[in-house]
Amino acid sequence: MLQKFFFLIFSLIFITKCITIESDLEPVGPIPNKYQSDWQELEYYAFIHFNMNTFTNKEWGYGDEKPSQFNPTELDTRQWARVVKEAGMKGIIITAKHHDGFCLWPSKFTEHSVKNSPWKMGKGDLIRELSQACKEYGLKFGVYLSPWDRNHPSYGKSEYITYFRNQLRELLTEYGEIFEVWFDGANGGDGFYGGANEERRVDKKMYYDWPKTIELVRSLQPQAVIFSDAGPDIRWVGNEKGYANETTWSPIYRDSVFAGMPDFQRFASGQENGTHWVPTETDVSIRPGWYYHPEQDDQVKSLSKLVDIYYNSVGLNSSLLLNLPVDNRGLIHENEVKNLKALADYLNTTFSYNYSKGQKVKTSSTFKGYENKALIDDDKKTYWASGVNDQNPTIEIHLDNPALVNTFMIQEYLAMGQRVKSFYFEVFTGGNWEKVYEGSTIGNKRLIRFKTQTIERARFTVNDKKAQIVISNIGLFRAKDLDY
Ligand code: FUL
Repeated sequence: MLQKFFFLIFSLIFITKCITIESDLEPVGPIPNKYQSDWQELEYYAFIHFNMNTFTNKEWGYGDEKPSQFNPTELDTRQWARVVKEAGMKGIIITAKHHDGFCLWPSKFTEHSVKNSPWKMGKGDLIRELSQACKEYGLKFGVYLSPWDRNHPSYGKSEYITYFRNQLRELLTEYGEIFEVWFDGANGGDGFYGGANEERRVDKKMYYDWPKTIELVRSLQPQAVIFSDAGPDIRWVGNEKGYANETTWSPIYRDSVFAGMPDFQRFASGQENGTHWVPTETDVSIRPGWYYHPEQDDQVKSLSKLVDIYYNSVGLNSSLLLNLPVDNRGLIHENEVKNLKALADYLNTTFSYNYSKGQKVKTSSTFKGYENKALIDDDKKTYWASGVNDQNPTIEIHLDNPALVNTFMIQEYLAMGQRVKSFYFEVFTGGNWEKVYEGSTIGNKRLIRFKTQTIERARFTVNDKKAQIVISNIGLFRAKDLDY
């Protein structure tokens, strides 16, 4: 009798436990924090390389340049902001100080800045002007501060770290809200160093004492995300060509973090079971150089190249940080303006009409209340989840009228973690299913291009996953055909 009683109790406990597990959708692995989520929404924003190199026609200044050489004649940060806004970009990150050490703001801690230049007779503050222009145009504002300083006499000694942090403090306290702080991995080597003209190597991991610097950013601008080769908040995509990896996990095993990590390539694709959420950012210049060189005026990337970069960065779970080398007048060059506008028109036309909107969507399973109508409601906060036992979840779109399309978009709901490991995509045309694409990860957004054709249905199938899948949005689009 007693045995029966205990059996009943144990069975009840077991059943209740199973029910509790079933009733909750829990995140899998690390997930983005609030600031990383906000950042992820931006997707496309501008880098501006404009500094001493613009006037010396160099990529890396040695550090012996004279402030008198910095002399833009038509500098107009409102033109930059307008062009960036019209391009559909969401913010600007400016090279406040590059490796040569020249500062675009009148720093209290050095004479090597705009305050000793002819620009506005030394009264100008480019960081202030740009931060205000960004505000006026509703753009986010971010700063690049080079850890390497080829001008500073103390570079390599501990005094320099105090100087570096003082500069950071100025930038983070005097110019309003900062959305991103960018720490370049290139540092240490030969330079002017106050006249020493020598080679100075540093231990990139230890010298900067990164944890303290990160703490400083957190205390002054808690919402700012910090970029370096391995995070802490955003990591480098691993190349400067504009292409993220086909497999891009946002999680990584972030054991240590510092700019200039020699083994950053192990983070390029991310790691399926990584312990920290550190998504990629794809930085690429619209011209061959990061800085303006008149001889590159006819080498501004074409519309088709820019579209390809967009699909391979934003469409591969990354964000696109597209660099605009402001010219030596102090303006974004006409050739850039033209191609940026062409890209904006192209993207607007493509994504303004979602052919899956209002259509019938069938899924192979549905978990609890997470219904598939969320897939086409254009809301990233609502989502569909597949059933716990569905090994190969599918999403099928039935179009009321056959449509000419060539692009499929799908987004995971990131607050539940990144889950899809591999998938394929098919279209139903002329009475047959045709597999048109196979891929691996999804993450924030996956854009799939396939041959332009009239289709009646489209089907997305998961091959492999970490857990039941959680998808916020899908879309079918028609992009204008271009030559790649
Ligand atoms: C690199 C730098 O050395 C280049 O000059 C440029 O600023 C690029 C964005 O990062 O590491």
